[in-house]
Amino acid sequence: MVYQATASAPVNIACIKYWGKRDTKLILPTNDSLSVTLDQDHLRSTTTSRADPSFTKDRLWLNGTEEEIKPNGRTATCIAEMKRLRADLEAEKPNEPKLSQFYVHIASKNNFPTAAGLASSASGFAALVKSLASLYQLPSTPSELSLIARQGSGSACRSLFGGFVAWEMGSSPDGSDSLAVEIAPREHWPEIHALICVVSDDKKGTSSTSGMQRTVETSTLLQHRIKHVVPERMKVISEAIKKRDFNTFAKITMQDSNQFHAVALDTDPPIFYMNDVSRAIISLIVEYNRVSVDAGGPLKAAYTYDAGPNAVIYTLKENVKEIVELVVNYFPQANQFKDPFGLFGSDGVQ
Ligand code: 2P0
Repeated sequence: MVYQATASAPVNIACIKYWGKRDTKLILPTNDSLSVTLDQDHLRSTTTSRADPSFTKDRLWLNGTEEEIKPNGRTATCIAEMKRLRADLEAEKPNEPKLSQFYVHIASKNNFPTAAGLASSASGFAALVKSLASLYQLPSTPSELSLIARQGSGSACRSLFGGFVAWEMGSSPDGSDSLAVEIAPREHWPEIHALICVVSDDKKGTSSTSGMQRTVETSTLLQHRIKHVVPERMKVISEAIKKRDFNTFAKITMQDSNQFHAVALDTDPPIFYMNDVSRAIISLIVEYNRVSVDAGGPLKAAYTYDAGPNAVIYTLKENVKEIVELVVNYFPQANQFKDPFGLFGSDGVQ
């Protein structure tokens, strides 16, 4: 008998950014966050898990290379938590095979560059937890699985859902209420699209994990953000998504990206994730929106940047072609432009 399952999970891109932990072991954040999960075949992790009585230890391969599973590390924690859920199920159903007692071999692949600021840990841990849930035939909901993916990497909890997803920070010290919930499914607002401009696919300088803890320890602006800014933004952007109000969605998304990078700058020593090209893309989008607003129209595009220089531009489908043409015109070497929605054929922008 072969016990094996494969699952995949996509990257998500935050509009309200997660930055800061109140508990580094359980990965409990200092604020709520909200993201859009990308829904096409680009930017996914696919993971296969197998349990077998002949295995002598848990093992993990990432993109074909074996990685050490550190005792008590994040991967070990996720595997242990999933085995615990399986053991609960076996206790209820004594005829089920005792998979919780077997070691597992896990192989995961990304179809995009790892650690390029494109949130590979988010899709990676979400796919790992999904594949183990499938292997173990667990009845868990995506929100329940998000509690475990969160302990692999905070942002991974949001990749358990498609569409528009909030990670509620929760208040319980054990993390039992720090989970992902769906704000709206993808189908609710199919016109919204994300364009990824890969400014650089180098590995980033300061990892999110260490960067955000330095921010928690040194930034006074972060305290203002988590108390006085994010709670209101979460309400306003959730409403905007429900009403399909792109103007408000875009305004909040850009403000929150700006504040996240301001908080990074307010860290001691300061952290710089954007570069000159990132800032030039901001100017281009600001100008593009200004032309629309001056003519009495709405905001047509929103930029957002994570812990790296790459731009994500949210827009409505009707504007995608125009924005791609603008970016390629001003950044002609933009041969790395990703087109996650396949609007320009399989080779990216033509
Ligand atoms: C986010 N980022 O909300 C924010 C915006 C980066 C900037 O989630 O330490 O890789 O594994 O929990 O999840 C990056 O943080 O950090 C992140 P850990 P993670 O998407």
